[in-house]
Amino acid sequence: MEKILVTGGAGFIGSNFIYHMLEAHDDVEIVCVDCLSYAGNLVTLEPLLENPRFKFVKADITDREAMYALFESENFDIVVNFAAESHVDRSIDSPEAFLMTNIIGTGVLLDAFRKYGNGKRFHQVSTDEVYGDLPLDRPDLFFTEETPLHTSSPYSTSKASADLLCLAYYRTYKVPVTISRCSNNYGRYQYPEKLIPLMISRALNDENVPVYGKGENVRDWLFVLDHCKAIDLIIHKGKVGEVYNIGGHNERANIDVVKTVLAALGKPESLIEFVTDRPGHDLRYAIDASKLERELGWVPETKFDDGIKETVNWYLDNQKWWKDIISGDYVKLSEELLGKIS
Ligand code: NAD
Ligand code: TDX
Repeated sequence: MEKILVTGGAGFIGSNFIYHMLEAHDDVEIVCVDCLSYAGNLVTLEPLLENPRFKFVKADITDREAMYALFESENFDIVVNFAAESHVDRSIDSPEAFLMTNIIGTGVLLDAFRKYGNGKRFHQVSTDEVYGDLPLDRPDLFFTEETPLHTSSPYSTSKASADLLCLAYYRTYKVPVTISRCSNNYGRYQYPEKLIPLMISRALNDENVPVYGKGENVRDWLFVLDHCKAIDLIIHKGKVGEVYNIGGHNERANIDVVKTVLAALGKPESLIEFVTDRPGHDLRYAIDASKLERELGWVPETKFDDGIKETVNWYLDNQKWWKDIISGDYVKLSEELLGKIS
């Protein structure tokens, strides 16, 4: 059995990764550590709570004592660090939690790995936002792994800091790190504060959908399962000390994404409301993922039109999941589930 620690697994990408790993590998055991911040929802993991290959631990990655005790007792083969404050707008309103979890938390995990782990890999889940942005009128430019770090928001700055910490622990202490920098994900279990699930949940309630500025900012959208498969490859076949970009070859202006979502829901474009722009709003992200393709054979499998239909259908079929988040009931439901497993 291979024992994998997944931090932040009660959130969007981490939960999708856990489901993917347990389905794709019979010889994998997962321990999920999550503090259940506002973005964590144990209901997402409910079907796994009695799975003998899965264990949930409620803990904060900044809690050094708790992390050291966990690493000492569990002997992880691989650590995949998804745990983060992940929403750019929240980082603009209050940066501190981002510095704590994203930088200090990553440092604590690296120390725990170094001190108690004899694991083969520490994988840091990072973002394309560490490269800053690209101009809208230069479609020939892409982020490669060599693009200098040039961050815009407290969020992206905290993620870039964590990346540098990981690379320093590789060089100084020989911690076997890999880093992946992915573009915008979409799919099931995404918290309805992010663009696509926010648009779906508001449009289904016939509420206006807020588009920042003129909606011309461009993101490179990737279906979440394609991201999970890329991380699976990198932790098993990637080279330590290396950074891998992950992207969808799928650039879209926000306004086009919103129109696609509204069309899939059969809702009118008159719901669109142009609102004040995000301060420091990055113009365009575009990833060159050719290193991952060349070295590990990864390509994105899901076309945007198919992925969006699947995602919209999931939010239509699972309205209780996101309505419980909007009402706040998910906090109580998570606590009840925690009570059952502890
Ligand atoms: P998310 O906000 O949905 O989930 C984050 C999870 O981390 C939550 O379950 C939360 O409870 C947990 N968490 C937060 N602080 C914690 C702490 N101190 N201790 C333990 N757990 C804590 O985020 P996501 O969108 O799933 O992103 C996961 C990772 O992927 C992040 O590191 C993010 O930077 C990165 N990423 C996200 C995207 C994207 O499009 N969503 C793209 C590229 C990279
Ligand atoms: O209400 C909105 N209206 C709007 O126009 C929201 C929430 C967003 N937007 C715009 C801002 C961005 O240009 O849509 C785009 C996408 O916004 P978010 O969903 O907030 O994502 P983004 O800021 O691009 O960051 C995401 O991708 C990279 C994730 O949240 C990060 O965690 C990841 O690192």
